[in-house]
Amino acid sequence: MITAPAMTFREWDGPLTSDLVREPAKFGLGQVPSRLLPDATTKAICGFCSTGCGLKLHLKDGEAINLTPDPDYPVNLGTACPKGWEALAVLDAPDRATMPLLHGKPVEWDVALKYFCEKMKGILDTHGREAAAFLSTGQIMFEEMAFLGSLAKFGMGMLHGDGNTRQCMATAVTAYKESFGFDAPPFTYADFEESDVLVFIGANPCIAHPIMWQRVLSNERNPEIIVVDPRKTETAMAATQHYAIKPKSDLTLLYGIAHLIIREGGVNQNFINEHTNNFEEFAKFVADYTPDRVSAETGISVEQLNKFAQTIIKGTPRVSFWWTMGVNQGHQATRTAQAIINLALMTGNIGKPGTGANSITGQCNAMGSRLFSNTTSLLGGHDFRNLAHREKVAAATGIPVHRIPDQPSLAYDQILDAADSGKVKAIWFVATNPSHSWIDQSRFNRILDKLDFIVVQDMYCSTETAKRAHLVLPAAGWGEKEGCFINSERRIGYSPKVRRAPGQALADFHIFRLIAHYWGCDDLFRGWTSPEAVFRVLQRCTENQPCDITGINGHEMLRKSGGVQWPLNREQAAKFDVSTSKQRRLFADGKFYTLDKKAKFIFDPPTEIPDQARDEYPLVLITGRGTSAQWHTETRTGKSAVLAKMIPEELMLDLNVNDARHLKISDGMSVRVISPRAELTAKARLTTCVNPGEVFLPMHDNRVNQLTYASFDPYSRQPSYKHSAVRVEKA
Ligand SMILES: Nc1nc2c(c(=O)[nH]1)N[C@H]1C(S)=C(S)[C@@H](COP(=O)(O)OP(=O)(O)OC[C@H]3O[C@@H](n4cnc5c(=O)[nH]c(N)nc54)[C@H](O)[C@@H]3O)O[C@H]1N2
Ligand SMILES: Nc1nc2c(c(=O)[nH]1)N[C@H]1C(S)=C(S)[C@@H](COP(=O)(O)OP(=O)(O)OC[C@H]3O[C@@H](n4cnc5c(=O)[nH]c(N)nc54)[C@H](O)[C@@H]3O)O[C@H]1N2
Ligand code: SF4
Ligand SMILES: [Mo]
Repeated sequence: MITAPAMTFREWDGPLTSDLVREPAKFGLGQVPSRLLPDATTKAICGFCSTGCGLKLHLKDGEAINLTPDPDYPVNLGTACPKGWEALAVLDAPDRATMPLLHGKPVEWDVALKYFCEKMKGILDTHGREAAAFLSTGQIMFEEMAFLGSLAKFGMGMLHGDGNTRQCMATAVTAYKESFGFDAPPFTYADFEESDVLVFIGANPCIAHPIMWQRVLSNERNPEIIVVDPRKTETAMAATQHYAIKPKSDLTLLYGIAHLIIREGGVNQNFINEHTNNFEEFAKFVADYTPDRVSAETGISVEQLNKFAQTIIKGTPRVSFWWTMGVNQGHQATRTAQAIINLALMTGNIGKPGTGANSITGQCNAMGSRLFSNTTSLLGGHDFRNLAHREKVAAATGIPVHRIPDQPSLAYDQILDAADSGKVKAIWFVATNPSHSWIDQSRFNRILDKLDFIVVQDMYCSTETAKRAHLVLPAAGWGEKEGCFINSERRIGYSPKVRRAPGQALADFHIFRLIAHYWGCDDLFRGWTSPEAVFRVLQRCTENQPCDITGINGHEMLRKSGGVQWPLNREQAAKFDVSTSKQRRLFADGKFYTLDKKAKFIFDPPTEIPDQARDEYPLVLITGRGTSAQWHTETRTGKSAVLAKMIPEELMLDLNVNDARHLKISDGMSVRVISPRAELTAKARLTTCVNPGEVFLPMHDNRVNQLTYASFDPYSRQPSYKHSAVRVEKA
């Protein structure tokens, strides 16, 4: 295996996350003015990643002027990463959208909203309800998401709406639904501390979820930490075992590990018999995945495969499996996620401390969007196609049942295809910047150019997508509005308004209320007067669902309790005090959400990688998160002077030293990265942290997705961002 000294990394990227977390002041983070009184603070949830850290906001004259991590919050226990520390700073940027912009010119809200309604109505009336769509986000409060999804579908009559969670979580959603009967990540963060073995597959928490990684570091059981990642990431360096597999060979690897666990008698036959279906077929299927074959296809030696399998067998009953985008973004992503779930099921590593098949979410409210965005599933994890579900949601929301569509929306890429063919003529983007973040960007932007009407609702008027919009609606950001997020461990947390939004920017919630009014459908949403009122509506929607939250006594209970994990129905609420029992996991009783309460082994043979390396394009481009100080398309984090010091000044291409030698490229040299679709210039960083034949670019540069090849998982329709064939040349 290729290894690199940790020093190499330190020279590249500056401080490691743990240093930042331990000594933030050293890096210019979080100088709290001493004059602030303790009673002049309020509590919030960070609005960047899905860790969902608690922050204390220090107020002066009613406005937050600084923040510190909340020592009492059960998630982060007094720590925060650089983005969290800088959450307030990015609100003051000069490119905040402060007025609606119509064709680039500032206009009053009245003009903007009349135009919005006239244009959208014209398109829907003339071309039918499939002619306009919305694309939303995992980054606004879920009361807002629910309002958007309900307004667009029930009020305005749109049929299609999806969100950036398709780029991110769709695979985990599909995998869980099929295997467990409901989209239900089972874990609680205490599992990081209570495992004897942690297996991270396609996840780099040191960079992407630094505070979750802090929880791993607090594990006192001296755990084995296995990382499966083609790159030797910061997380891989900190692990006890790193398997640098060939990109996108995870499915074969995981079948090979299942084969070995069966061969070595490591299965929990009791658990399998009582709580699962389809194991016999699965065992027959993986019989073909012999160590020799798996080794040849994954690049992991037979010895290493044995060690991997033995570590799981020995670590049982406290093995937890964690996965993120290295799995979810792939051409066979759903089956890969299910191959992870299968390992947890066959060893009985689920429902107990330190176990689980655990998908880590990405955005602060990715989980909220899975339950409440009204896109793929009907409010509260329901099915649009099921009449009983539609009637239940109609009763809970007061929306007449005939207004609820009887089919789910098209997926993101299908909406774009429909726009390409002229069927979709208008798209309303809310809190997402796909002109930078969508796969095969040039095609995306070409499709945008065909649309009759593009609306972008964003905090900033300068985003790549906003620049292409006919109408920009200025939105308040995190801290400038209130509502709830749901983090990776299903914890619902409340975040308050502690700042005035600049100029005429409005909370997304109020923008939706105004649109309902101008559209003339405000009667439908008469009770939806505040985020809290919508929270109550959504609680009713969850009744008797696996995500039942009818036992939460409104925002006030969330504020007081340190967040509440779903489910919490009325019975559970009466039984125990959430402010003292802060950690809960699912499936402790071995009962899943399928009809017969059993989980299902699901598998398929691996399929061919769509964009394979070849003569003209001999390298595989992997993309992902660059540093803990950068957030996606950098509309927010790009505005902080403190964070700017923590990131490389130029776009860096990680290139293996052997490839560099063949290409006669030296460290720091300017290089062209070329795919059949586009090329860009970057600075070469020679390393052994990527294998020969592979290169890495961070997704934060707005040119990177010009290179990516658009392929999708067939079940989840999630884009496969991490495998595109490219060539590298001297610039
Ligand atoms: N600082 C920061 N933190 C973030 C974000 C951010 O933009 N910046 N974004 C948030 C969001 S929305 C998300 S979804 C998460 C993402 O969090 P992660 O998924 O942890 O981050 P990525 O870097 O996208 O991908 C993880 C790893 O997958 C590896 N990988 C690539 N191909 C393969 C493969 O075929 N197999 C395997 N096993 N691994 C592979 C990559 O090398 C990479 O190290 O981060 C969240 N946190
Ligand atoms: N090549 C490559 N591409 C990727 C990935 C990858 O790994 N590789 N990862 C994918 C993943 S996992 C994700 S999640 C996506 C993320 O892709 P995007 O969602 O496009 O990225 P963000 O930069 O987070 O965009 C969020 C937008 O919402 C705005 N915003 C923030 N808060 C608010 C608010 O409260 N209200 C409103 N109205 N606007 C707000 C921000 O200013 C920003 O413009 O990128 C995907 N793209
Ligand atoms: S780890 Fe995530 S939630 Fe916590 S402070 Fe950092 S960005 Fe915010
Ligand atoms: Mo994401």
